[in-house]
This record gives sequence, C-alpha cells and structure tokens, in this order.
Amino acid sequence: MPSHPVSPLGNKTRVLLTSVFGPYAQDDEFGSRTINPMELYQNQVTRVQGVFSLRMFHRSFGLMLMQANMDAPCTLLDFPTRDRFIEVLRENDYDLVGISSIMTNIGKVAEMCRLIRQHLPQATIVVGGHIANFGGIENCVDADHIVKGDGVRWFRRYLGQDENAPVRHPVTNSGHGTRILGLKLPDKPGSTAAMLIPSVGCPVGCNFCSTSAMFGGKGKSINFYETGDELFEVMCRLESELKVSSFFVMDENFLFHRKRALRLLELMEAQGKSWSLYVFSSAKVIRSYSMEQLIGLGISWVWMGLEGKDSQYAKLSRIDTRELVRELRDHGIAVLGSSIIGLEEHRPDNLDEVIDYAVSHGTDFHQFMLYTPIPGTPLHAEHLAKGTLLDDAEISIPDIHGQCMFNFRHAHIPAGQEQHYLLEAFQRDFRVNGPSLARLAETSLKGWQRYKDHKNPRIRARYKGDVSTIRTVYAAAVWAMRKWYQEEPAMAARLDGLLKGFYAEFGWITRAVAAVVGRYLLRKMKAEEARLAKGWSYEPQTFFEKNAQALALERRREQPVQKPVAPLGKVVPTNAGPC
Ligand code: B12
Ligand code: SF4
Repeated sequence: MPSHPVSPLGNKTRVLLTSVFGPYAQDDEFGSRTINPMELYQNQVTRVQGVFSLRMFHRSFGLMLMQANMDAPCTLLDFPTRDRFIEVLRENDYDLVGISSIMTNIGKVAEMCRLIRQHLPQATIVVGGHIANFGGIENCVDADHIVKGDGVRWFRRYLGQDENAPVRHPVTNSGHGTRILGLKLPDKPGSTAAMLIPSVGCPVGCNFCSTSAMFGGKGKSINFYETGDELFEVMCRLESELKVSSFFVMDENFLFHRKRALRLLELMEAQGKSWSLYVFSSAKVIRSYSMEQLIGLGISWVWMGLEGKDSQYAKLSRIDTRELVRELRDHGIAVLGSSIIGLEEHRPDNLDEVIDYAVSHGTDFHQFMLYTPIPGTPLHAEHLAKGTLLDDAEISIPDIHGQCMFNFRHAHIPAGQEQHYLLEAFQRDFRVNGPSLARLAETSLKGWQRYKDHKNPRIRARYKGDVSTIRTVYAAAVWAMRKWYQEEPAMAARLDGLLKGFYAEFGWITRAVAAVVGRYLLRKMKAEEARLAKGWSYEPQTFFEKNAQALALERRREQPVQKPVAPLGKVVPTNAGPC
C-alpha cells in the first residue's frame, strides 16, 4: 500500500482551501456556463419558474468541514473571482493550496493549478472532491496530490493530527443570499436552517449515484457522527450559536441510519426539542417509518428520488410514490421529487408518458436531471465496457452537468434531443402544478391545520413556530400570485381557493396583511421579471475566512513590522470549535 504523504511542517503548514473561481452563470473559456449557475434551485429545480424561482446560494460545506478539523493555520476562500484568487496567492504565503471541485469545473482547476505554480511555486497542490474520480485527471491538472473520498481524514494524516479524533462540526447556515418574487431576504440570525452533516455517501448504491460511489459504493458510507447522542450534541450547539430551530441535514440517506435517527428522536422528546429537519431520503426508507415518527423527528421537507416510471431501483420497489407524496404533503411535509430523463427504457415515443407520470406526483418542487454516467459509478463502468461513452471530441466536460447533454450514446434518444425533453419536463411540471412557492404554501397550511391542536406540546410548538410566516408571508405571496395569474382561470381559481383557506384559518389580520404586502410583492415581481428579461443572473459573494491559528499567525506577523496588513476584503474568523 503506498504510504500517505505527510507534511514536513506538521501543523505549522499554512493552508489555503478554495472552491473554483467564478463568475459561474456565464459562458467562458474556463468552463462556466450560463445554464449552470452556482445555485441549487435555479440550476436544476425551479429553472423555468422565472420570478417564482427560489434563488439561493450554498457554501462549500466540504471545505468548511475540513477547515474546522485542521489544527494548522487555514484560510478558506469560497467563490473567488479569478482576479481575487490571484490577489490572494500574491499577497500571502501558503505551503499548501487545496482545491475542491466537481468534474464539470475541471478547466478552472487546471487554470488554478497553473496560477499557483506561477505565484506560489513552492506550494503543494492538493485537489479533492468529486473531480478526483475523473479518469486521467492527473494528466489534465498539475497537482501534487489527487484525493479521492474524505478530506478530513486525509488532512489529519497529512498534518500529523490524530485521524480518529472526534469530528468538529462547522457552524454555518444552509443557505444565504435568498431571493424570491424579486425580493432579497435578509440573512438574519435564525432565518435559515443550520447545516448539519452527519455522514457522506449512501449505502443504497444506485448505479448512477456519484455520491454513493465516491464514499465506497453499495453498503458503505462514512459517518462523522455514529450515534444519535453525538448528533444531538452537535445540533444543540448549532441551535444556540446560530439561533436556529431547523436543520438542513446534508446526508444522502439520513433516515437509513435507523438506530441513530430513532435515538435522536428519543433525545428530542426527552429534552422537548421542537426542531424541523430537512432531509434527503429514498422512498423505501421513508416508508419504513411511521408518520408519527416522522412528525416526531420534525421532518418537514424531504428530497426524494422518484427516478422514473417502472424504474428498477430497489429503493422504490413496491412503493406507490404518488400515494407517498400525497400522504407526506397532507401531513405538512414538503417534497422535492427528483426524476431522471434518459433512463435506458426512455424513447421518443414514451417520454410524454414518462414526463406526465413525474408531473402527476404533484410534489412541491421537482428536479429533473439527465441520466449521466459519471466517472467512478457502476453506470460509467458499464458504458465504458460497452463502448457507448462519447469520446473527448464529441463532448465538452463543462457541458456534462446534467442539464445540457448526454455523455453517452443513448439507445433510443437521438443526440441533441435530450435538452428538449428535459425542458419539456420542467415546463410541464410548472404549467400543471404552478409555482413551487404556491405548492409549499399549500403544504404548510395543511400541516398547520392538522397539527396545530396536537396533544403533544412539542409538536404543537413546532407548528406554532412557523405560523407567523404562514399567516403573513405565505398569504401575501399567494395574494400576489393570484393577481399574477388572473388571465389564467384554472391557476387563478386554485390560488383563490388557497387564499380563502388562509383567510378562513387566520381571519381578518391575514386578509389585511395579504392585500398590503401582496401589492408590494406584485411590484417586486414585475421589476424582477423585467430584470430577468434583460438577462440578469446572480452570483454568490466571496468569503475569505481564517481559523484561529491563521488569525494568530497574522497577528504575530504584523507585530514586528508595526504596520497592519490591509485585509483582502472581508476577513472573518471562523467559529468552528469542538462539538
Ligand atoms: C451542495 C451541492 C451543490 C451546491 C454547491 C455548493 C458549492 N459551494 O460547491 C450547488 C447547489 C450550487 C451545486 C451545484 C451543482 N452541483 Co452539486 N452538489 C451539492 C451536494 C448536494 C452536497 C455537497 C456537499 O456539501 N457535501 C457534503 C460535504 C461534506 O462532502 P463533499 O463536498 O463531498 O466533501 C468531502 C469530500 O468530497 C472531500 N473533499 C471535497 N473537497 C475537497 C478538497 C480537497 C483538497 C480534499 C483533500 C478533499 C476534498 O472531503 C470532504 C469531506 O469528507 C452534492 C451531493 C452530495 N451529497 O455530496 C452535489 C454534487 C457535488 N453536485 C453535483 C453536480 C453535478 C452539480 C451541478 C453541475 C448540478 C447541476 N447541473 O444541476 C452544479 C454545478 C454548479 C457549478 N457551476 O459548479 C454532483 C457532482 C458530480 C461529479 N462527480 O462531479 C454531486 C455529487 C451531486 C450528484 N450526485 O450528482 N451543488
Ligand atoms: S438512494 Fe439516492 S443517495 Fe442513495 S445511492 Fe441511490 S441515488 Fe444515491
């Protein structure tokens, strides 16, 4: 077995961790693409919903987790521009630069390695994240180490730290810079769920799943927190530091780890925690819990793979996913369904039916992605063996992001037609089910009506916590949406019914707030529509954050010179600490 590289400087190694540079939502020579913005919903979920699209950014959580677990001085640069990246390299001495990337951004990683060699020739370059599975990457980028899998352990070994020490959790919100209906929401403490990262990988091991493949494949995953007790402790700390009561659980199949989840439920009950959890889960796993358990655990949002009609995935076997979605929504649990376009059995003559089936789930949100054999997955190995992958001359890697083109020869769908079917899926879902925000308002109202008088005060408290948003923000948004759709009788009638539901439940105050705030929102929506028509896009802000050791180093360096170094923009101390 090759020995693990070790830094001669140990925990004195000065580390820079960085994500790839932007701007992202533009077409450029480094591989940015207009249709591939650094946003979750706009990129792959509410893509065609215009002013109703949920716009939001997410930090590079993998980098944050690694920084939180480093004893060496470590600076994190998230979402730099290329110029800012050069500036940071020029004005600092780093012994190591770590870059995190996915396959799509390989051109940027190559450019960043080139820039590091130019400006910091002595620095060691480490590249990690999903890009590491890309075959032949060592010939495409000039890095010293390409790391597959978990970077926390890799860095601990590299820096001479105890690799089995408890994992420290970063303290961060799940999203920032949220914008909807043309309104930018303030990033107030408590307004956005905390990010919680219990594990990476997924033991279910679906053939196309790169996240599962990355961390060991079928039967494997890496648990940063093995027990419900450990997780509970982390959550209490996030609750107190971020003033939150909701958590976005970044774990591909959180409920799969049943013992941990049920212990968490016990602790939540014992300590009266009225938390909300947003989770990813396969249908089969979610079905293995009773509704009482799901509600008790505070599950209020589920991201669930629906994949496709009659698809053969074990995680869906014998589950009526339409019935499941209906039931979850009736209990106030919002569902983001995920469907694939381009499965083996998809043909031009059945795709209409495939799309109808997906849309008929009536989920709150719907993600559609192209079936894409990603390096490292069993599906990729299968296509490689069959010789059905497109070769380098036929594809460009920056376009293989699941929203543009296949990277293989589909048995039935002619090349170039996949975009058409994908867009049709998004558009039909939007036409039939309306804006996701209205669906979410529907689900929230149902949840409130069902549980507001629940016998358990912990459950009641959770719904009471949400009610001020439901009776004001959601009601006003539905008011504005009803006006927006006044020329479309079917949608207007549906929104009208929903609004009446709000009025019946919450009375005249909500009626008044909805009309006043709704008018304001309508004006915002019109302004946003005009901006989008002119081609506006949104980019995440840049973060430049030093851990305690990096800040101490900076202070030591400043003292003898008696001259403060001008900070490069915002320098924020990180608040990660032992959990
Ligand atoms: C959050 C997220 C995003 C965020 C971006 C956040 C960001 N700042 O980059 C958003 C929503 C914007 C996004 C967008 C996209 N994403 Co995305 N995203 C994710 C998601 C859901 C979570 C990532 C995460 O935080 N995981 C938790 C952390 C702890 O794990 P991690 O990032 O893997 O990091 C660990 C290791 O990888 C490693 N590591 C990571 N970086 C480094 C660096 C070094 C130096 C080292 C040593 C180790 C190391 O150590 C970490 C700790 O163990 C993953 C799926 C998943 N569950 O992982 C998909 C995923 C990463 N995304 C993916 C894709 C395809 C995209 C898009 C192209 C999607 C699209 N078309 O719709 C766009 C690209 C946008 C762009 N312009 O670049 C794929 C990548 C596939 C691949 N093999 O390349 C994934 C795996 C989803 C999937 N299964 O298809 N994404
Ligand atoms: S259940 Fe979801 S996360 Fe798990 S392997 Fe399948 S696609 Fe991946």
